[in-house]
Parts: sequence; C-alpha cells; structure tokens
Amino acid sequence: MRIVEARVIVTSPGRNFVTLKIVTDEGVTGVGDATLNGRELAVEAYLREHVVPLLIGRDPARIEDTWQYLYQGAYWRRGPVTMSAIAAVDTALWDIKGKVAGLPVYQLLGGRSREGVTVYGHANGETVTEVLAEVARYLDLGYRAVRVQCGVPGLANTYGVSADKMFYEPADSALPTEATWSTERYLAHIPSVFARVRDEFGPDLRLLHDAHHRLTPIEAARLGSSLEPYALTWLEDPVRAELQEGFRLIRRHTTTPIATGEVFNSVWDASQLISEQLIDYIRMTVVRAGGISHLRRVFDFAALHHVRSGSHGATDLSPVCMAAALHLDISIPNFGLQEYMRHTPETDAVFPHGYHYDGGYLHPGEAPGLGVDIDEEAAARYPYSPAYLPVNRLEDGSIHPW
Ligand code: CS2
Ligand code: MG
Repeated sequence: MRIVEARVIVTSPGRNFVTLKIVTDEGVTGVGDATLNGRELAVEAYLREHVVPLLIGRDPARIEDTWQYLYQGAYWRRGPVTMSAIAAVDTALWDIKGKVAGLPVYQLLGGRSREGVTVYGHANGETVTEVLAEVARYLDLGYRAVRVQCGVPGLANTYGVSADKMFYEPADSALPTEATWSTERYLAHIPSVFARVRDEFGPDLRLLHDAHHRLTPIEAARLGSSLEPYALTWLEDPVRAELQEGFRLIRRHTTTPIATGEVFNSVWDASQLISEQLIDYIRMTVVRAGGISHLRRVFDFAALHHVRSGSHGATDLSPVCMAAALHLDISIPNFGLQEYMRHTPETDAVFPHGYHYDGGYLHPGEAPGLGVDIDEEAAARYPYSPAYLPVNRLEDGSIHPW
C-alpha cells in the first residue's frame, strides 16, 4: 500500500481547525488533527509545503519510520508548529493501520485497561452563586469531576469565565483582545470559592482548577496550600513551565496535586518535571505532542514516575484529536483524567465520530481506526476566519501570561 494523496483541510465551523487527510492507493484514508489555536495557517503551510510532498509514495504502515523521517529529517527539532504537523501525520497513519487491521486503534495499543474514560467538564461563573449552579448542571449530566473557574471581584474578566458556558471559546476576536489581571485579587478570592463548592457538594466530587500559568512558584505554593482543605484532584498550570526546576519550590510547600503540559510538545519539555516527580498529571495531548506514537512514550515515561495522564481536551483541539486521545486514555495503565469541553453541533457535524459520552465517561467506540472523519463538503461551508487568544496585562499595563 502507498500514500497517493494528502489533503490539508482548514475549516471554521465556529472556530478554526486544520485537518490532514491521507489517502492510499487502496482507497483507505486516515485523518489527523493539526490545529494550533491562533497560529493555524503556520501548520497548514508547514504541512502543505514541507510535509505532504514527502508523504507521497510512502508505505503508510511504516508509522515509526515516517515519524523519525519527519522529526530527524527536518534537522530543526521540536516546536509547536513542527510537532503539530508531525502529530497529524502520525495520527492519520494510526487511523489507516486500524482500518487495515479491522480494529479500533486502542486494540493496537494493547487493548482496554478500563471500561470508560473519566472526563471533567468546565463549571464557570462570574459569581460563586453562578458557579454553584454550573457545578450542579454537570452533576445532573453525570460528571464525576469538574473544573471550577470563577470571576474575581475587581477584575472585568477572568480566564475560563464566559457567557457561553458549555462551548466556551477564548479565541474570540480577529485581533487579540486585552484582559487585565491581578494576582493579589485572585489569591484573595479563589480559596473562598472552593470552600463554598465543597460545602455545597460534599467530598465525593472531584474538583480541579486552572491557574493558566499566571503565578510565580511561591504564589502557586501559597495557593496550593490554601486549597488543601478542599482536596483538589489537581491545580493546573500554576506557573509557566519553561523553568522546570521552579516546580520544586511548589512541591516543598503543598500537597495539592499539580498538573501541567498543555503547551508542551515533546517529552523533553517535561523530562525533569516527570523524573523528579514534580508533577502528578501530565496534560499533553496528541496534536501538540507529535501524535499517538510520541505521546505514548511520554505516558510510559510518566508511568515509571507515578505521574498520570490528564490530556488537554479544550474546544480548540478537534474531534479528531479527541478520538485519538481516547484510544490512548482507554489503553494506557496510568490514565488519570480526560478534559472534555464539548464541541458545538456545527463542529460535530463537520467531524462525524463514533466516540460518545455516557454518565461521566467517554467511550472511543468500536469502529476500525480512530472512528472519526471529516465531512469535506460540510467543512467547505466554513472558511477560515482569523481568531486570536486574548493578551493579558497587569493593572499597571505590564504584559502578563494570559
Ligand atoms: C485551557 C485551554 O483547557 C484548558 O485547560 O487551558 O482552554 C487553553 O486556554 C486553550 O486550549 C488555548 O488555546
Ligand atoms: Mg489549561
């Protein structure tokens, strides 16, 4: 079998997605997600100009060899654009391998290690009262884990809090909007939010919170320790993680579990975090981390160090990425939690998929391959539309992580 064509499809059914579709001479096709929020066309061009010509004529069965060819062959290593492009190829080749074998991809990864993939949803509100109502809504839907984000008094807007609740989409403007941040106001408010949520819903519900890289290690240590009475499952992205040893300071001061990794793109971004056991959950996912092949290596390395998976599952990762993540989630021994932000009905229609939600779990389905596709006619109805994530400033005007 040979690859005869690879199409790079950009579509915007409410938000932008980049998808690679690989076609073989025997008519078997595979899909891979290549979406990099706010920088979508860089990956589209990388694939179209520099990767697709290298795929034509290759044997689609040689997944590892193709990965190494694209990674080592580029000479320029890593980076979100390169790794998202390699991820799309890798994911599409796993999809093809599954279809050829007549098996869902999770069977090729060793088979099921659990009955379903536990997911968490996003409960957010401007006020604590709104947050409590949102948590109740997720409980009604059967969720066993929720991420809680709340508006901060004195700040006009806060990360993770929006009017459109279930389909929250932060890349909402053709040019970046600007938000204002105060760590002092945030740290003074958040522990009281979790006190109310625990008080209202009791000890069984798993609670998570995302600090979105906004704190310094000592501020994160203070937040982690003030949240200890509320027994969070994780505190996410407490600090920027370029400085991996910075997490040692957090670890010295708190037993609140730490999750990070959604902006990482290779195992090297997390090697110290994992080997020194400075984190509890690694949040890389398929499209950012070089595909199923490389992410499987990350998760195996993490398993050796008591670190569990917590794959990023925001709406800017397409249903193709979600499907691929679920095949890993169901098969690896050290699965932790899967983020599940729901896509809009328009997105679901462009990406027909077999994975489904049921009572707090996602299931990858039994279709051969990944069980997801792109409806190219539907995709063509939604042309690319520029959309950027916001930029953050402190109250004095300094740029701060968003
Ligand atoms: C977030 C994301 O899902 C998460 O945990 O941190 O919503 C993130 O802001 C987006 O993926 C950025 O594109
Ligand atoms: Mg996050």
